[in-house]
Order: sequence, then C-alpha cells, then structure tokens
Amino acid sequence: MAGTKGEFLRQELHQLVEAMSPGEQIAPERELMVRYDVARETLRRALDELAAEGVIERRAGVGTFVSRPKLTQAVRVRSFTQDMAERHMSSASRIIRHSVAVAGAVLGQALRISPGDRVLSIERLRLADGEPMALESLSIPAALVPDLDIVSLRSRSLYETLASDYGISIEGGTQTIEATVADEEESRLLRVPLLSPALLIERVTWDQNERRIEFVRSRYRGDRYKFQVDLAGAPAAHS
Ligand code: 16G
Repeated sequence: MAGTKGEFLRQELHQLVEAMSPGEQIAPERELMVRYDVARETLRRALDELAAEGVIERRAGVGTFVSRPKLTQAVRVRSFTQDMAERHMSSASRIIRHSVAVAGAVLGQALRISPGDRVLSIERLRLADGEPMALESLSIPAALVPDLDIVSLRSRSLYETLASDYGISIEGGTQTIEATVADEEESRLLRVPLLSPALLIERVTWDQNERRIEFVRSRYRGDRYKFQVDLAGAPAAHS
C-alpha cells in the first residue's frame, strides 16, 4: 500500500539523515529513487514532510541539506560579539554604510534627544565564522561618541568600544521581535533567497546613567536563529 511504502521511506530517510552531519548535502532525488525503489512522487512527499519537520532544508537551485540547529539567542542585553564568543564562533562585521545626520522626530524620540541633534548611523553585516547572520542598522547620538573609529568596528565590538573608549556601559534595553522577509538587498547580503523568512528586531538600549544610547534595527536570518524568552512567574491572583 502507498501509505505503508511512504511510512517505510520516511523511516529510511530519517535514518539516512541521522547518520549524516548537519549541513551535509543529501543525495539527488534520482539517486534516492533508485536506492529506495520508489516513484518520484512518493519520494517528494516524504522529503516534503522531512522539510516541514525541519529535519532537512531545501535550497532552491542548490539541493537538499541536513538542517543545522538554529542558534538560540536568549533575549538579554548582549552584544553579537559576546554571543558568538560564548559559542566559540568568530565574529566579524562588514560595514555596509554609515552617515551622520540630524535625528528627526522618530529617532529623536526613541533616543530622547532633540530632533535637530545629530546621530551617527552605521549599518553592519554581522558574520559568525564567516557566515552572514544578521544585518544591523544602529543609530547613536553623535555627541556621545566623538571620533568613533568606524572602520575598527569591522573586527571590534561596539559595546566593548563604548565601554573602553567612552565609559558607556550598556545596562538595559527594550526590544521587539517580529516576522519579516528579506528584501533584495538583505537577501543578497545575508546570502539567502529573496523573501526568505527573517526576524526583525528593534532595540533601544540605555547605559548606567539611564541615557538612551542606541536604536538598532536588525534583520536576523530566520533559518539560522531562534530567540529564547524566559518567563518570570506571574504573582498568583488573589480572590
Ligand atoms: C547585538 C544587538 C545590537 C547591538 C550589537 C552590538 C540584538 C538583536 N542586537 O547584535 O543591538 O548593537 O549586539 O554588537 O541582539 P557588538 O558589540 O558585537 O558590535
């Protein structure tokens, strides 16, 4: 029966994937059809299910691969560099663009500065072990970071630079996380197909003196990231 054959095939494919390493490419469909003696349609259906379970991932025009576990990031005031160091991964950045301009109403309000104050904006592509993970656009009141060496941010952490060169320690923040898709530029830089799922994170941070320090808009790859939120117990309701 087709159902039984499909079930058997799924088990075989699960075993195949378990014996492989994360990120490894799976044999082409034609080869799998011969190996398991199944029709293309049966094979595709089984592969579709494995993809839906997140066991394998298809990359258009490239092939099918064993999924890599997503990087779980706890939601806390951490820098990208610290986060990668904890995972024993190297971090680096590509500076995509930077500018100094007046804040305007929206940024001014987010950073609690006047709309006419100047902000330094930097867009960085964040890389982990050389792989693009996120695109981050940050804005910081220019007056807080005179003579900031932007080029050094290719290999240096912003948070470390703020602490060591400006005495600014990021102590708190608030952030939102929502679903989005990668547009043309984002998909090119993040090396994912156009309109791939991504996580849009907006963060405002403050320092030890409760001064607003940065407003950051980040797009994290949806195929490589998940965020963990720890839930504090709610006080029991009194009747
Ligand atoms: C993280 C922060 C970002 C911050 C950056 C500093 C999220 C979503 N974003 O990527 O707001 O600007 O770290 O990183 O966690 P750095 O100190 O490594 O330059």
